[in-house]
Parts: sequence; structure tokens; C-alpha cells
Amino acid sequence: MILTLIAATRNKHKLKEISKLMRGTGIRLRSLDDYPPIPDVVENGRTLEANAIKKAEAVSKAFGQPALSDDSGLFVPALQGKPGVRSARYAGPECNYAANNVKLLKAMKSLSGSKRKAYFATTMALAWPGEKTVIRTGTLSGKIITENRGRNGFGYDPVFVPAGYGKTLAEMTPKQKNQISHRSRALAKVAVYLRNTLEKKRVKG
Ligand code: ITT
Repeated sequence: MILTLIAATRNKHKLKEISKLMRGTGIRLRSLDDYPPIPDVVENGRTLEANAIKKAEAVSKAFGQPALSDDSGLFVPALQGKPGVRSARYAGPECNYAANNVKLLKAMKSLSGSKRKAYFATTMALAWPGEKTVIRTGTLSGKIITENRGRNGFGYDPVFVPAGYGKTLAEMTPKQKNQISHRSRALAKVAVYLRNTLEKKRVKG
């Protein structure tokens, strides 16, 4: 049985990463662009989990199919967890990735050593009609450098160096990023869940 999953995101970069990570799993990933338009979900939850659940359940309910959402953010403990759940809008409601990075580097200007530690977190929600929504998370630890480096990836990738590496995520190839990213770690857990669940359904059916 091939399962069709709707990726509940409008972020093209994320979609590309998720579809690469799904390759070879036997799951057919569809994007929201393959379906009639539905109103955007307002991401006003106080946690990644609340937003991820909201997005996945809205899409699954609208189309009667399983939907997978991802809510991610960058957390800097020395900034009390900021940008955190508001990572997309850190520099203001209409801001872009560059403005967010400028604001972050400015906020961290006087911080050095372990105070520059940060981590990415992704929470994925898998909403399945008639079943309880499944949540899986993944994290990637590292540090924030003092300038932008690299052109790959998106968001905060040019200022984030993963622990144990000398390159920012934006200096890595997409393949290298996908091998270690918070998103791939969360997705690997979702894939395990899907494999087990599909297996059980097959045995029953
Ligand atoms: P959707 O809600 O439509 O999925 P979004 O762009 O709003 O897309 P998120 O809320 O999950 O995405 O992510 C918030 C921000 O966190 C995002 O805009 C980026 O700035 C940053 N971010 C998320 N994943 C990232 C990654 O892998 N690398 C760098 N920055 C990332």
C-alpha cells in the first residue's frame, strides 16, 4: 500500500528537504499546492508542538487525508530561548531571513564562548483522520557565529555551526545538512512510526 501524505507547509525550502528525506520510504508526499486553497493556519501557539498540531489537523480535516506538519525554531538559551517559537517573525511580522539574522547577531554582539550556544528544534505532527495526532521531535545543537557564512539552506543556516563541525549549515551541501538536521531527526522518528503502523494495518487487513 502506498500512503499519500500531505505536507502541511507552504515553505518551499522545507518541502524540498522533507521530500528528499522521504525518498525510498514508499510514501507519496503531496504539497498543499496540489490541493484546492484553504485558509492559512494562524501560528499563534506558545509551543512548537501546539503550532504543529494545529497545522497538521487543519489540513488533514480539510482533505480527509493524513497530513504531516513541521514547526521549527532556533533557541538561544542566553537570550531566554529567543527567537524560539517566533523564529519566523523575530525581526517583525513581515520580516525576511536576512533581517532575522541581522537582529540575532546584534542581540548576541556582547556574548562569547558558551553563551553563543544554540539549538534548532523541530516538532512534527502527523494527523490521521480518526486517530490521535502523533508528535515527534528532533534537535540539533551548535553555536551562533558572528557573521553570515554560506549560501545554501535557508533561515538561520548561515549563522549556525553544528557542534563538532567547522561549517555553517549554509556552507554544507543539502545532503550534509539533511544527514544531521533537526528536521531529519524528527522525520526519522515519524518514518519509524509510519512503518510500524502500516505494517500493523497490513497484518490486520
Ligand atoms: P510553515 O509554517 O509554512 O511550515 P515557516 O517558514 O513558518 O513554514 P517554521 O515556523 O517551522 O516555518 O520555522 C520558523 C523559522 O525558523 C523559519 O522561518 C526559519 O527562519 C527558521 N528555521 C526553521 N527551520 C530551519 C532550518 O532548517 N534552518 C534554518 N532556519 C530554520
